[in-house]
Amino acid sequence: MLHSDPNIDGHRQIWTAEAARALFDQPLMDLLFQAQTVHRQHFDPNRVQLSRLLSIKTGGCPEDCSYCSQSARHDSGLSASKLMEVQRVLAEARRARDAGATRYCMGAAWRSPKARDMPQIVAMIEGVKALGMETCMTLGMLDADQSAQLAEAGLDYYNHNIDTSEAHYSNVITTRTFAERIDTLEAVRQAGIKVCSGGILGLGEGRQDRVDMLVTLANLPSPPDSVPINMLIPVEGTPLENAAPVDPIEFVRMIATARIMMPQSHVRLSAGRTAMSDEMQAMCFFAGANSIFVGDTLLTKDNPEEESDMRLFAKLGLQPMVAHEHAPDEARRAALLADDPAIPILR
Ligand code: SAM
Ligand code: DTB
Ligand code: SF4
Repeated sequence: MLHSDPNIDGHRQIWTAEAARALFDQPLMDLLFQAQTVHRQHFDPNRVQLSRLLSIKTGGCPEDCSYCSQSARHDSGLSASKLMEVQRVLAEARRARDAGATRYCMGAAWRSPKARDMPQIVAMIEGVKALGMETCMTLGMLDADQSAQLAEAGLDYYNHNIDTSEAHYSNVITTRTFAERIDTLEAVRQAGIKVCSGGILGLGEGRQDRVDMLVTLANLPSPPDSVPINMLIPVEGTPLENAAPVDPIEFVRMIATARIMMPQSHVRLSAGRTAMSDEMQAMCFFAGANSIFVGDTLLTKDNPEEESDMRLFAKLGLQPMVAHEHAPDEARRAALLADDPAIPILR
């Protein structure tokens, strides 16, 4: 038995805050070994999924998220734009696909989508799918009807982050509640769309908030398929512009704990990589991160140049995952276990 003490509910582990905290607090080498062991049970450790982001509607957002460059309530100097035309989105998506991205994530700075925007959104989903990529959208809050429309259009993933713990939430965002975030995740799940949900480190939260955020995610009716872990990009003009930087080892612990608690999920090393060394990113991959955003821009802020990412992948012997490659099936898992001398305890 690995070092954790989750309650077992049928086949599903229900995580207590105490068990999750015990994982997070372990000596780093024990935590990393456990995370890498779990990672190898479910994934090829040398494959990383590549997602590409496009901001399809930038800035002017009515919400007050204190980290965000796109809130109309902060003066970050960003100019707001309207929803992008479908043909332009598809041209960008084609370029991303030709450069190796397997998932295309489209983000809009909305509290929630308006009915008049839905036909354009649906056309984007259909067009990107026709290019052979997985589709992901992040458009703010959704109700059951909106979720059903997106599912009908063929949307694969919906990104909606809980961002931090329930206890810390109102220190970061006041224009919506943590419970509303969970409601959207449930509407998306009920519609049959895969859920992508994670959060940010560096919002002034403590370790317990980090642990509690992971407990909420892992205990959802089904854990998210993708879990983005962002490191705050401090944005001038936002309330968090001078937030204290996150300790890199603490960030690695977060990735490792997420990997152990959500063994089947893609854990995405998301925003903040331009401020991370190669060594820190390598530790994150070792801790079980197996997805990144590629391309030199996230939504509004910088991401590493593609060339420098490919150099890093070459140095580490990492390979991009191919489109629609997910957790290995049982045969693949058995082969991984049989072949791998690094995981003797699992034989
Ligand atoms: N408006 C939609 C929403 O909030 O769900 C979608 C777009 S929003 C920009 C997507 C996510 O990006 C946020 O939930 C947050 O986790 C992340 N994010 C935004 N600004 C960030 C920053 N400066 N640093 C790190 N992550 C950030
Ligand atoms: C997520 O968790 N991170 C991405 C994606 N989901 C939409 C967004 C990161 C945004 C970073 C700040 C910016 O580019 O404005
Ligand atoms: Fe708007 Fe999303 Fe930014 Fe919050 S995180 S201000 S909802 S774009």
